[in-house]
Amino acid sequence: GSDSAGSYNAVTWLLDRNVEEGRGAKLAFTDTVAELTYGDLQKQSCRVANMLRRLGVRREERVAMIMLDTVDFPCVFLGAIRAGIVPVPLNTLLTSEQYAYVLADCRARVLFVSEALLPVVKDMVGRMPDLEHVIVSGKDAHGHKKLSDELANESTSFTTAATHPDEPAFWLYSSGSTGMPKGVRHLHSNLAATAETYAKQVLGIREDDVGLSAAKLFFAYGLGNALTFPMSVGATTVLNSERATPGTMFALMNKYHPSIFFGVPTLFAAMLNDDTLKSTGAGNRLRVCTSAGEALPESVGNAWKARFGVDILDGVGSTELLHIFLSNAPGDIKYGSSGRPVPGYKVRLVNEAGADVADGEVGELLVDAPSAGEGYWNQRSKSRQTFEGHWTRTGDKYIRDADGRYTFCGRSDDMFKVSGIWVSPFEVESALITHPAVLEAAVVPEADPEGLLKPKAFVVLRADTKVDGLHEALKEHVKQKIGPWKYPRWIDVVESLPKTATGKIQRFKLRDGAK
Ligand code: 3SK
Repeated sequence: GSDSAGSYNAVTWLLDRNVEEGRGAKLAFTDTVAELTYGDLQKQSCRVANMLRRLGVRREERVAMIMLDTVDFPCVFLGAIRAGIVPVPLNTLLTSEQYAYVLADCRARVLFVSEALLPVVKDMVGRMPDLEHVIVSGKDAHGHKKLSDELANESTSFTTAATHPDEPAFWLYSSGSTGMPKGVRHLHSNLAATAETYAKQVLGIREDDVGLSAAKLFFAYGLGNALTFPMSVGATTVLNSERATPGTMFALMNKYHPSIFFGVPTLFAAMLNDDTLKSTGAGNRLRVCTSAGEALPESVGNAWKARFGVDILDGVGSTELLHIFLSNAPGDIKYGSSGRPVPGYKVRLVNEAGADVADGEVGELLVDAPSAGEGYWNQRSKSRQTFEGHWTRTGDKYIRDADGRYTFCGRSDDMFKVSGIWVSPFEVESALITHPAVLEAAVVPEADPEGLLKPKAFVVLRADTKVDGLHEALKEHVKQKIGPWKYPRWIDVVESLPKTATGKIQRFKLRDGAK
């Protein structure tokens, strides 16, 4: 960012620079149906910018995107930003009611929607007072405007809006663990801030990379992986419009041979357990993988390295800070830990009084980030709680070891005290999943007959495991691993755990009274 009035539009740096530097004919995106070079993308984004102006959308107004990961996504996203209009990409898995809330909250004047997602929004769009146009990406617009038709006669040149580096460029909605999603306003300078730090200095992204991301473009993690980072160096991205399953991932790996795979722990684990495509050479050009969303179990990291010969860089990021701020790095990997601060990001661990804690003590993680959002839209109180001057509160509890590595201990609001001692549900869950019978675990506080809090566990068992005296065996296992007072006093075996779209366990749904 900068305090001067100098103009800076993220699209000039991210896209036009690639064309100016001679990469106009290079493949930027493929979605298995269509391909887009950097030159094509520049032209399409100009068409989108012209179309939005023709439709009367003005600078700073919002346009919502409920779009699958196809080549149309970068055209719309970057076209809007080029015009100084603010795209708001939304999770494609929300309900009609959630979309109604978010569209009303951001007052989108235009909605871009993929044809396959029209059924979810069709009853809601007529009720949105600010929404003037629905533009469909796909073959049939079902009575709305069709994106390809709307762009057909638009000019491929456009005078890019002279935005300020500190001007909002796009919003991302942060789901949080409770309540309705909150719109995080991200600035023009924030995209380059993530690319120049994590992507270049930790991941070491290069022009000859081909990337594949399991996380979709509407997630902050996916946006960096599959748009900002590759475009920052003129690399190529394979987009996947389908659900990220072992089958879709291996099929795309076979076809495009990515050099970077951006995954999440559950998918890495599922891919390792999937036999169907193992012998086909999928992954044979991988040079590095990344993981985020939740801590990567050591067993998964080691098994992946043994199978594919490459490291998984586990890191942690947030929608508020746009991408990863703590990460393991090539040659400096310790599975089970989130690694060290990404160059360019400062971190602190503080206690409840706001004082820095010593190595080995649990504290809340605060980050001073060049890519921080400037606040939540229409949420002053929550903005003040989260964005404190230079520092952003993550709500995550961490421990720093004497080596300077950070290890996750749980969410601030999930921690609880047993006999006066802090218990991290995450630590108990991590102990439980080292038992061979346990696939996944969630731990919450529950009051005993005296009204005192004790850990209670919900576990998903591995298929084909039979353990006599399972409950006692699991309690004993936890006592042995992490200490006698932390073991779960009650254990419920369940089919699945409630999770957010990014794979984080929603413990609040399991707490007493929420069931
Ligand atoms: O889940 C994460 O750790 C993450 C990483 C990058 C960007 C956004 C998020 C939520």
